Amino acid sequence: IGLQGYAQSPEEKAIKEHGYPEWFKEAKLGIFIHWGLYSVPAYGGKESYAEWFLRGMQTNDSLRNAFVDEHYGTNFTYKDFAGEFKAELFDPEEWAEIFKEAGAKYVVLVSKHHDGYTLWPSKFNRNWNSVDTGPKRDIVGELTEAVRDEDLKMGLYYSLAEWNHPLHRWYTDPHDSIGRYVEEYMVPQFKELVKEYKPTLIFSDGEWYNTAEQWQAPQLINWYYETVGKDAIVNNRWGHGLDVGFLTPEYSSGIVETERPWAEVRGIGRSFGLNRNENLEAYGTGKELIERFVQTVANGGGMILNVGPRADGQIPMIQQERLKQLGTWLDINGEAIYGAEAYSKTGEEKEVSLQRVDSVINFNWVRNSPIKGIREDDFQATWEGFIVAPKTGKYTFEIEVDDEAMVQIDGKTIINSNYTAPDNEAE
Ligand code: FUL
Repeated sequence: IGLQGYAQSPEEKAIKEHGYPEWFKEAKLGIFIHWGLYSVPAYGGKESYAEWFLRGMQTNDSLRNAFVDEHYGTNFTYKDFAGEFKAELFDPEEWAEIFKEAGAKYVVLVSKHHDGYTLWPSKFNRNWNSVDTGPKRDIVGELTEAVRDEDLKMGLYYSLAEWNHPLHRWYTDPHDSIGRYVEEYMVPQFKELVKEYKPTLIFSDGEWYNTAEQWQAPQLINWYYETVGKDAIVNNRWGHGLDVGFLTPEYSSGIVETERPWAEVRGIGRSFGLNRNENLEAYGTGKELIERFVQTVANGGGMILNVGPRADGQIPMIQQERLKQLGTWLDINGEAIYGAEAYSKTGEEKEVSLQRVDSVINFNWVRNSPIKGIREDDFQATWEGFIVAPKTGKYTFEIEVDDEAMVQIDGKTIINSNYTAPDNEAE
């Protein structure tokens, strides 16, 4: 923590002292929700973020513009999507139940994305929020209540920047001229949001080109912590020069970090806002999702997995199915996930003795637990074929061995299609 080149301010000191609440380190799984006007067209390139629709229109992106011209008419503007954002099937209790059953411990709803449209009746956003226009509902409020009723923590994503605000238009006004935007609009709006809903987690975003000082971030974070209390946590996107908050790798290929809390951020497919232009392949399988999640936890982090509901409020069935698969798996294996420490390989501490009877291997395993509390009769034989055993003990597991199969522990072959256990290893 520290503003580079500056002495640490009292706010920064206070932020540092606040630290990171235990609940977040233990939670491992959160659910992100990107839902807004962009969910109406729900459209982007195959690999692009559908929630960036307005930005596509601003830059005359041919794909999006052609789509609007063809299906909504040439005079149609982004604002007109508000009339089609009806949320008629939105059932916050049902959503909260789905998230709970997925095994998530917290939810992060996008309260305002870069298009500036708020899902709560912000008095700083008259006619550009979900109560004055569109669904006519306080989505932040309704979902916050339902999520808390399920005993999950409620978090809110908030974009500091907006592409099209009259006090600062992102791509045409100079980056340094955000003073009035921050002072007269962003700071009061952020405070309104926090005071009203007391989110336990803030996921800030859109800090982009500016410094944390310009965003008044140290003061804001500190004020937020004081307002919400010891459970409050923020992420790390607050502008240059301020290194605080849990880390948020996005669609990363996998990081390893055991000191600072972090959460891998990604969609079930390749977009956050629903992209109806995606192929089934973009979604991957439930198995792939579970493996990625386990790998993330083993590497010391967690995951904020995104759903992109349809404009009518239904969470697409394939996304529901993936959540259900994760939840079913966590029902059995959750003991090994929640509160887990990062995996550490301690090869020296391990003794393996083997007995091969067809496809059954008995072995003794001595090691530190990489993921604590896996039931003794329940293993993760994972993607690389390494076996996560919870604690010292004797285990039996089954491996299906086909012609190609080979199983190694720390580089030592313990089973392959032609393998005969040496006498000194077999019992
Ligand atoms: C990014 C945003 O630009 C994406 O649209 C999305 O909200 C993601 C979680 O953060 O920076």
